Amino acid sequence: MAFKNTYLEGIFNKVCARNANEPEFHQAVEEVLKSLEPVVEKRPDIVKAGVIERIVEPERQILFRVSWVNDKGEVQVNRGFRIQYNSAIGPYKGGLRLHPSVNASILKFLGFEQTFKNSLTGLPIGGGKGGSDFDPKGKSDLEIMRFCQSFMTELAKHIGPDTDVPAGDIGTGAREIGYMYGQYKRLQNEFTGILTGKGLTYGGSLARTEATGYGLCYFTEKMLNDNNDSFKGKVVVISGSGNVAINAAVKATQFGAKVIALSDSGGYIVDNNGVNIDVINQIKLVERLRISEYAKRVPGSTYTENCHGIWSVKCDIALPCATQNELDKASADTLVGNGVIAVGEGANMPSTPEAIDVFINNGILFGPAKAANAGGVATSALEMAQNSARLSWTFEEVDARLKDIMTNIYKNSAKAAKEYGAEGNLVIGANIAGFLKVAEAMMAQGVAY
Ligand code: NDP
Ligand code: 2IT
Repeated sequence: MAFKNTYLEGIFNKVCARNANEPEFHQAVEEVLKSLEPVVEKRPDIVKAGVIERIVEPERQILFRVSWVNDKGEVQVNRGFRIQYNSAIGPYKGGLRLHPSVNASILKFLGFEQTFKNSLTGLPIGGGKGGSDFDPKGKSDLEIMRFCQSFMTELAKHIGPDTDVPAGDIGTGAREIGYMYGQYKRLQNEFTGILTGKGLTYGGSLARTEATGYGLCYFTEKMLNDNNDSFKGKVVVISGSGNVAINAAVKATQFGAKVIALSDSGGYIVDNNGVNIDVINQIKLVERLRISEYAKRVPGSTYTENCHGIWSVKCDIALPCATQNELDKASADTLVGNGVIAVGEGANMPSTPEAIDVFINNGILFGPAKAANAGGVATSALEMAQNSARLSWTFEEVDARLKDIMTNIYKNSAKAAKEYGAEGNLVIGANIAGFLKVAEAMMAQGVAY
């Protein structure tokens, strides 16, 4: 769909020209700007204050060399990034991605989306994202440790508990956060909450590991309930088999659904009896093997190469939890043809714009990433609160807060959609609700000149 508003179209064209060759960043910006068309009509004050021109430009982008030595004694060089996207409502907050595909485009799209997601949580956190093109696959523990230490040696100069608080994302889990935290502490001689997703023995929060996947299911359940339905008795397909996917599978199963498929970048498994989470945990978290191993261990299950094929598995609810643009128009058409009723995005920007159009046009309940996967960063903000207070809350307390936060994100996104003339469209609702709080804060804080 073309832009209806020429002012917004002009901003978008400038973003494309100024950030050439950054297709993921353009994609994320285009969706938000199109959602803001009714806002621009109602709010000339936002236009006058140049908020939208400012919000499409990251406040700061840090790019650095990460050199480290592999087990053979060879020097390796990677590129490290931190995009400090927007600090209007709190310190920069967002994950660190370690994946060979990482570049400025991917991290800027993630930092941009993070800004609105973090606003939706209702907690005081700005938007940021970072990472490296380092590939953790096949590396030894010592290589991971040396990389993480070298990465943090530079990053430590730019972060702080009231400045910027990174966390995990693809390729960055508990092990990596531990090595990075240790290096920060060595360098700065201070024990503060500069990372979230920390281990429970050194300042981590209970329920942070589970939070993104659980939060995704709380959001999706609320969206279903609001339409007189629920997870109970439904067949669910989840892409990925990392932190988000596994914990979504656990909660969907607790809600009475049957999860029959999971994937990794190599392919997908189908287990019509419902996937056995203990086996998945053993393969993925303990042995760090490929998902194909599941079919070797669980009789009756199958493995198929090509991860995109997972969307051909017939299901009622689809939860894409792997990576950006993993679900295209053809996959969306297949899901709709197979009778899908709801899609909840656990990954960031997993559906292409054309796929989203298919879901919306067919009346599929659609929970967009920045609303549906906000439970992870929300719980990170709860970890920051516990660190500042030097307290630890119980699992039940954190989980209850997470549930409340996800319910509020759903309600606020649905309400904004209705108020701005797009009832039922949570993409537009989440973008507007997330944007407005950041915009008000930016206007209140003035323009530096
Ligand atoms: P993990 O590293 O734990 O797991 C990532 C999973 O996605 C793996 O199964 C991986 O397979 C698969 N994957 C990664 N890249 C690709 C690719 N190019 N094609 C197909 N599959 C791929 O990461 P998370 O579970 O933490 O993150 C998953 C998604 O959720 C990401 O989009 C992330 O940004 C988002 N997210 C994460 C949050 C968190 O708290 N961790 C919070 C909110 C969103 P393989 O092992 O083969 O690479
Ligand atoms: O995309 C995300 O929201 C995350 N990777 C979690 C960020 C965080 O700071 O917890």
